[in-house]
Order: sequence, then C-alpha cells, then structure tokens
Amino acid sequence: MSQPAELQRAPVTGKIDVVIVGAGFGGMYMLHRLRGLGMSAIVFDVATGVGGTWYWNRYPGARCDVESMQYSYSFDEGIQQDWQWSEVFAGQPEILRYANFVADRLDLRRDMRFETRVTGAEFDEATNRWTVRTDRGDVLSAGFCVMATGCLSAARMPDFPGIDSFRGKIYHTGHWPHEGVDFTGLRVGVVGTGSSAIQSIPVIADQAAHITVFQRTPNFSIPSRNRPMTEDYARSFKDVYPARRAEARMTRNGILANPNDQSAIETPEADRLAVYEQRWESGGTTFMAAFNDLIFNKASNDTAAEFVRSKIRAMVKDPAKAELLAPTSHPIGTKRICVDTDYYLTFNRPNVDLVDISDTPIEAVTPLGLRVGGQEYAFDAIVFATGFDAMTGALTRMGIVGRDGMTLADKWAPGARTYLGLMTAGFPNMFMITGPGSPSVLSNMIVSIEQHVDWIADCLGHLRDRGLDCIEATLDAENAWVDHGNEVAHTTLYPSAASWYMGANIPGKPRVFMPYIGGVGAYRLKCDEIAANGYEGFALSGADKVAAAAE
Ligand code: N01
Repeated sequence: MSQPAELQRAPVTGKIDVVIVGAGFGGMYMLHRLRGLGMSAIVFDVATGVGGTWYWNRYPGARCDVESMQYSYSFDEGIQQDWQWSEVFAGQPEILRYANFVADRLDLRRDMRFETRVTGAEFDEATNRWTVRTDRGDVLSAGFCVMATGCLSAARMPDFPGIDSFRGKIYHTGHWPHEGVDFTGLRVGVVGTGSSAIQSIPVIADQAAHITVFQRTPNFSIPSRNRPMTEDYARSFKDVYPARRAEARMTRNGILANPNDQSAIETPEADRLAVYEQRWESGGTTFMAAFNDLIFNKASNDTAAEFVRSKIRAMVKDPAKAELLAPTSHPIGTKRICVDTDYYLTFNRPNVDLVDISDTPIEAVTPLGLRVGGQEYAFDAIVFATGFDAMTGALTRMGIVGRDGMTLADKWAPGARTYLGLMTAGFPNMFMITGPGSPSVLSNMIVSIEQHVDWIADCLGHLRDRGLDCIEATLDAENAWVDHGNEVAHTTLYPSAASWYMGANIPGKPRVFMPYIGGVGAYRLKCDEIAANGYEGFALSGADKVAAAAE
C-alpha cells in the first residue's frame, strides 16, 4: 500500500553511530548529548512528534503527579530559566508544549523520523553492529542502539470476548484521539480505577449524561491541591535551580519531598494524625514521605492507609460506595499511589455509578455495552483505563535479536533481567533508558532519564576515546544485580501487592518486581562508582580484538 504524500520520505540507509528509539524526554536528551560528542544519531518514533508518553496520553484530566518545577529538564540553565509553567502540576497539553519548546530550542527534529515503527534490531557478532529496520523501509547499521521506549508505552487492552461487536465508540486512555472526545449527553462506561481513570473520571463525569465506573481494585488517591503557578513559587526554584536539582538527584525518588525521618508506629497517635493531616492538606505523592517506615513496616503502613480510608468515608456520602472505594487489598503506596482532583467527591454526583467487579469480572463486551454477572450495562462509549504492559512490553515487542540469535522476548520470558537497568547480557551495544532494574517508575522520570542519558553518553565517549567499539553486561554482574534488586524489594511491602510493578496486570506475565527500589541517590552513586572503576561488570572490547578473533 502506498503512503499518503505527507508521509512519504526516502528510506534512511547506511551506517550511523547510534539509533535511538523513542522521541520522548529520554530520546530527546540522548540525541542532544550525542550531538555534543560529535556522534551521528537518528531517532525513530511512531508518533507524529516529540513528547512520548505526553504525546499519547491525551485523555481528559491527564496531568503529571510530580510538580512541574521538578518534572522538567535540568541540563540546560537557559531552558529551565526561560520556560514558564502555568500550574504547579502541569496538564498534558502544557507538558507537550514544553517538549516541543525544547525540541525547537535544540533543533532536535532534523535528526528525528516520525510515523516510523522500528520493526527489528539484530546484533551482528562479526561487526559488533546492530542492523535496525523500520516499517518505512529504513535499514541502518548502527554502532549502538539506545532504547528510549518509555516504561508505560505499550497500552494494554484486555481481551474481553465480543470487543469488536460494540456499536458505540471504544477508547483507551493511553491512546487517546488527538482531536479529543466530546462525551456531552452520552452514557459512558469506564473500566479501571488506576491513575488514568482517577484523573479522567471527574472530567468525563462533568460532561457525560451518565458514567458507570467498573472497579476491580480500589486505589489510594491523594488530592493534588493543584493551583496556578505564582511568580514567587517559580522563583523559589529558579533562583537556586542548580542546588535544588542537585538535592533532588540524591533523594530516594528524585523528588524534593521534605521526608520525615520518624517512624509512624513509634509516633504518638495524635502527633501522627497531625502529620498525615498536614501532608493531606499540602497534597501530592509526597504523602508517602510522612514517615520513614511506611513502605517497610505493615503496622506503620496500616496507620497511613486507615487515615486515607477515613478521608474517603468522610468525602463519599453513600456509605456503601465509600466502603467499595476504600482500598483494603494492598498496603498504601505498594500500587502506584494516585493523585487526583475531586475523584472521590465525583461519586456523590447523581450521574455516577460504581460497579464492583472484584468477584464478578466483566464477562463480555456486547453490541450494547458490557455484561457483568449476567447483567448488561448499555453505553454510547467505553473508556478502557486498563493500563500498560509496563517496563518490558515496548522492548519485547520490537523484534530485538542479540547474540546467538537469542530474542529479547525469549530471554525475558521468565522475567526481565538487566545489569543496572542499563544493559542486558547477550545484547551488546544496546542501552536502555530507565530499563527494568533501575529506579525508573519509582522516581521522578526526568531525573532518572537525565541520569541514564548522561551515564550512557559518558560511556560512549569513554569507549570512543579508547578505540573500543563493544560493551556488554557480563552475566555474573547481571545475576548479582538481579539478586540485589530482589533482595532490596523484599525488604519492603511492595511485592505483597498485585501491581503492574510486579507484572500482575498482564495475564501470564511473570511476577517479578521490575523497578529498582534502592533509591535514586544510592543508585546514582553505584552507577558512578561502576563507571569510575572502568565499567566494572561490563566487558569492553575493541575493533582490533574482534578482527583478531575472526581470523
Ligand atoms: O493503569 P493501571 P493507569 N478488568 O495499570 C484495571 C502512570 N500514570 O493507566 O488494579 C477490569 O494503574 C486495573 O485493575 P487492577 C502511573 O505510573 C501516571 O491508570 O489490576 N479491570 C486498574 O484499576 C500509573 O500507575 C499519571 O485490579 C481491569 C486499571 O485497570 C501508570 O501510569 C497518570 C482489567 C489499570 O490501572 C498506569 O496507570 C496516569 C480487566 N481485565 C498514569 N485490566 C500521572 O499522574 C486492568 N484493569 C503522571
């Protein structure tokens, strides 16, 4: 089939230093750093423009849950001084504008090819190079590949029977139509109660005639207390930005959260409640920094969970609905905590219903709507806020083939294994930005992205300066890192929840805790130490060695 005229371009072929997959915040900064090293690079992305997750997640109410003064690039003083955020927590359109502002400023798009899907990448052991192919006929021989594919980019649509039979419109929050959706006067079903649902439900309920929310597991959500950005607040960062950024890089989550170094359970009840009350009033995910043991100690965690449940009961007028919305199946914070604007209050509206599907799953999509427990619910539109094949989905679907013909999908079938979340043994010269095994989704993503990009760029500079063209994680180092990651994860309450961190949202996906929970600051120091020790745990080799081996 021929491409429409505006999509036509000549395929890119030949040799290049680096192929970057993904034009989100990771791919954008990677390209900038490689240019600084004088290396040739090209970025491929399926989207029509930059922005990654902020390009796709355009659902109503989409908003970052990290403050914009912190969820932004720190590598360029001019950029961080010149960009003005309009709200404390920016919405998706503003973050996408920011990504475009950076792309303009650094003239990034001339080395990017959009509407292009990478369909395969094969490592050639004879040349130490990757052959990268796309659906637009590009075939490139790359010295290195950098996968900037994002942790939450492979949207997951459940395979309910009858999904094609529905006569209304079906949407997924992670693939929202660019022209937007007008729900005015419509009956809408929403499946899921994760972050995307919790952000979109209040906005959809404002517009739609009626909305029915299908909840399998209730989630804990904290009010964002979003507000317009004031000049004073922006100045409190901009006047001392380098120091604040440096401080954030050494925190547990890459966020300045003003952590309280006291144990919840050892704090007298009245004082403890006052701390929770103050955190609840100031809003946001930093609620979890109220005490130092909320993710380690179940008894401590219970006090925070009960505090939030009491808030839910106070906000939701119908006691039966309030009980359904109050989470009891997992410790607070062990599934990604949500941040909302009026989520619980939305259930007081007469046009909002809640259906508990914890014991009676959705049986089928029907031509009219959804069937649950033999009962049919009729809709004009269904919104699936059902999440992602997180952390591994984008990578295992890409057709990546490493040494000895091993595919990444096969290697990771029992669970993702990496060294530092940066490389995986058997796949030389392929880096991942915020891969599984790194703090990634447990952190402020831009802080972690910048750390990985800087580490990878420094590593490529190191190899080039020494005439080396191959780097690979050793199996021993990878095994030790995976063991360490598991050990640290099991000192916390996280593995007790059936979360997407554990792969539990995808039927058949192995239950392995995927992100590294040892903390952003400690992880950074470890990565720096490994680099300073000559890239300990990585095998480095040079072009002449490969040639000698081939003789
Ligand atoms: O996805 P989710 P999300 N039948 O996986 C339910 C980031 N994010 O898109 O919990 C019925 O969290 C599922 O139920 P259960 C953030 O990191 C950030 O909301 O598996 N229900 C759950 O309720 C976040 O954590 C922001 O029992 C089904 C929901 O669908 C991550 O993205 C905003 C089902 C999926 O929730 C993912 O969030 C938005 C089925 N077959 C997202 N399958 C920010 O604020 C799934 N569910 C930055």
